[in-house]
Amino acid sequence: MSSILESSNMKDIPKMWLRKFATVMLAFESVKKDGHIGNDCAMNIADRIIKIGDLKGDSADRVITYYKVFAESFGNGTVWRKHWVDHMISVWSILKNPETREEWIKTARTSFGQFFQALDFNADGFITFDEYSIFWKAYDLDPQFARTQFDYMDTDNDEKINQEEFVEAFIEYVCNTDKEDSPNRFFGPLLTNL
Ligand SMILES: [Ca+2]
Ligand SMILES: [Ca+2]
Repeated sequence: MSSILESSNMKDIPKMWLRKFATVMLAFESVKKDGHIGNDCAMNIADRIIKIGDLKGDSADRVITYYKVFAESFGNGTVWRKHWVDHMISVWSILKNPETREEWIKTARTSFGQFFQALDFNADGFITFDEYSIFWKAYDLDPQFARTQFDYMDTDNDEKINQEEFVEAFIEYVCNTDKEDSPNRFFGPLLTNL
């Protein structure tokens, strides 16, 4: 790992952004904890959401379908065969270039929209805090930060998250490479003490 970290590809990655990316990746392997992230991790999260939320019927089917499509389509499945550090370096090089960054954001808007729809378990167009808590628990994130993140995303303060709020918060989380101290925690406790 140290030889990769010393490489020129890694040296220009801001530590804060590296930590954010690692937080997302490690959230996906919340159960196995073996350092490898594969499509089995995605399906494991789907199962956990269904179990924790006691989902049945259409809402359970939507979760399975979303994670299945996500697992199969993520870099055409190639992402899972890479070490997550290599995946991180690829994403960083996409975000560094303004043209590829815009393209990435366009695609991300669609995929994060689908993510929102999978987590809106009763399909009423909003994620409530109860729905959000199921997502948070399924990824085994620190419960003390769930409300902070929910409130951060709820930019119109109506106590629920709409699709635009969800998608924009996610894009900001991944694409904000400047701010040294962002309150956007998305996949866990960040970023005050580096
Ligand atoms: Ca809902
Ligand atoms: Ca809202």
